[in-house]
Amino acid sequence: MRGYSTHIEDSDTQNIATFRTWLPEARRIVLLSHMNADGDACGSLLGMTMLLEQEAHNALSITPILPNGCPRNFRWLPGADRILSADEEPHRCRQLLLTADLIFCLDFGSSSRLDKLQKTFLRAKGRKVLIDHHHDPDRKEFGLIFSDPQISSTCEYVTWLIKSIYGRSDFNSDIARCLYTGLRTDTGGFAFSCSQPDCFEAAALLVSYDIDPADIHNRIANTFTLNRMRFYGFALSQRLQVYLLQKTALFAFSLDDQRRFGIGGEDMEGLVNYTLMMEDITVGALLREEVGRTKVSLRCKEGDVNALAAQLGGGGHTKAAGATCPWPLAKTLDRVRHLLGVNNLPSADIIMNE
Ligand SMILES: [Mn+2]
Repeated sequence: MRGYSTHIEDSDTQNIATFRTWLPEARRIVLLSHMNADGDACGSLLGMTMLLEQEAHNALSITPILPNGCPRNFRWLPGADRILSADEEPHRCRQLLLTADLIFCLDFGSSSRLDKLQKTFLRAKGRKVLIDHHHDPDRKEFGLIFSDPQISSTCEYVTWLIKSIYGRSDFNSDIARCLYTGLRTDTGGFAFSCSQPDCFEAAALLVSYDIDPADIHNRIANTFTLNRMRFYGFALSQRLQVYLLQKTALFAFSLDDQRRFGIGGEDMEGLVNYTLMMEDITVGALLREEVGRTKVSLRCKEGDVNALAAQLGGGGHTKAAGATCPWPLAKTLDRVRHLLGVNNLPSADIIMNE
């Protein structure tokens, strides 16, 4: 257990010493997180950006970059308007990456999650600091690695690092708001990945900086459009396949399904968790077709979906993982059903209707 007030792990103590020597030498700092950023990506990116503004005394520039920008539902985060999108300003983002002498990599363990920025990232000569909680980070891609898959979120990790390195005085309500957001979203509102007391200690610390958890909850969870509500109804009534004996449920959405309701990937954030709301279901999946590929999200109450995702070329966490498959929906669905052991089986609603 990593206790806030008790001890620091040995590997982190060494890393922190290195961090302390690297930071004053940095002139141009870039912070990166993964494409299709979630609350943890945006929260840790912005929390760390604000921390560096206080502590990187010799830096001429500190720039947060996301491969495809800050998603609409997190643009209320303090400082979100400063995030550059590599989709919108590819040349500027590439230049910043190539000229940076220090690059923070938050909430991803492999450059493949950087989408179009991957090649530039691999060419970039700056020192690379990883702060992350995914399984099996690609260690050769980073110079300094803070990685712990036991920790709830990258935001929790950043909270712990700030506290360890600079003490409580370096937090403020903007930083706390960003970090609390990632802590809250990566644990599904403190529902999973939060079995360590450290997670709640981090939340307690952040809440002490005058933030409003109810307001943050409303901004994260209670923002559905009518189209999205209608789509959820459609998803649950028309697109949920249930395999009771295999304790498995899955959604599969074609491009046509999405066009019909005028919704996209951001609107499906969290929908995969509905599979696990059924009492006996322990594994859930959501497949969403894009042009030329299909995204797969996997969740479980028991077992390990990270291993399943790895078989599809993806990864993530033990209880939540995903992959992007270079196939249309039908072929991806075939593969996923095979992996889940439900190929050639009728869904429960089909059995009930017979
Ligand atoms: Mn995360």
